[in-house]
Amino acid sequence: MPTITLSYFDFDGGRGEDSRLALYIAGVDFVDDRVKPPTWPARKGSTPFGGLPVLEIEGKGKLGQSNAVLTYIGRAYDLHPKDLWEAARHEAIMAAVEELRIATGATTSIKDEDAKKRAREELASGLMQAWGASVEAQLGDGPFVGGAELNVVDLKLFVSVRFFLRGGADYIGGDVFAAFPKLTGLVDAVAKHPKVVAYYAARRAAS
Ligand SMILES: N[C@@H](CCC(=O)N[C@@H](CS)C(=O)NCC(=O)O)C(=O)O
Repeated sequence: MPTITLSYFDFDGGRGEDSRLALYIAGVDFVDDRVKPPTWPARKGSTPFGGLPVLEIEGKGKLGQSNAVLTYIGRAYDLHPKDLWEAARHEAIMAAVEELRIATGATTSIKDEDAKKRAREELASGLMQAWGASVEAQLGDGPFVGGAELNVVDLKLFVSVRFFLRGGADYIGGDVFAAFPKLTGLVDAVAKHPKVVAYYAARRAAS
């Protein structure tokens, strides 16, 4: 079997956690390469696009860009729809998550605290409500995007939305997505998925 390595920073969020979860759920034996910030500058240039996550498969090479990595894992291990239209619908939601990350991430570098507060409050009442409504409209009877089956898109939504529900961004309340019960229900359903529960229990035991 070729060695499979997933490189990402060592915290349970961000753009790489969903891929780690997907590999764990699929039962893949992979090298969980948790990059320590001080070592990052020296490694940055060796990544395909200067960022993490990176999936490296022995004999193939390095794959960058979180959505490509996650979709590849989903396709390889049956955690992404085979139907082309349904797959594209999931990929559209994954792209929307990246748009949300970029919009909210842009406020992180605002130095002036009052300006940051204003920008984040504006996001919470504006763009994030529009984003939540768009995603909510994509969700059917649930609990997951594709119905009863968990797919990689659910893991991406879980990791990204959980960050805000936990109050991860100052000035954005943990109730920011309260108007979207299907979306928050999906996050809850992923958190309660037996393999996700097992993953975090194993992480806690290892730390
Ligand atoms: N579009 C890329 C963005 C990658 C990205 O910016 N990753 C962040 C971590 S979430 C990173 O590597 N930051 C460090 C850096 O850019 O030097 C993706 O989706 O993978």
